[in-house]
Amino acid sequence: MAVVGRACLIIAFALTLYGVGAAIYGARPGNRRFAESARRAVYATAGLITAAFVILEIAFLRSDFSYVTVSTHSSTTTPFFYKAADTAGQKWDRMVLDDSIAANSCVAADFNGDRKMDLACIDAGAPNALKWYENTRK
Ligand SMILES: [Ca+2]
Repeated sequence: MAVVGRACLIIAFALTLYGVGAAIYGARPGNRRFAESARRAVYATAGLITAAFVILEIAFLRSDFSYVTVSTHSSTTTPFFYKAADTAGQKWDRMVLDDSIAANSCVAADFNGDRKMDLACIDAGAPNALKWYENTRK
């Protein structure tokens, strides 16, 4: 799929260059066919970029780390809805794990050795209980 996505972007880039040239040439009197061709190049470019975007989104949802963008902006411990929130990894949604404590000094680590990140937090209120949130995601 990465090859297909890359091909879509390369062809889209070539079509963009063609479209700009065809639009400039088509603006001259008597070259209406080139202006029409430039318009079609824009539609084709939009379709190719959309296809490349869909391929990248599928890679995010499948945690396919062969994609550089996925490997630098996602992880297997990232909840599903985080992945769909922002492909650039700049926007985050708040997720309440436990509203019964005032979580303080949280640490993420694999505490039970099952290769999935867990979370441990200390309650800021008395009696300063330590809570461990095991990641039970399959
Ligand atoms: Ca674990």
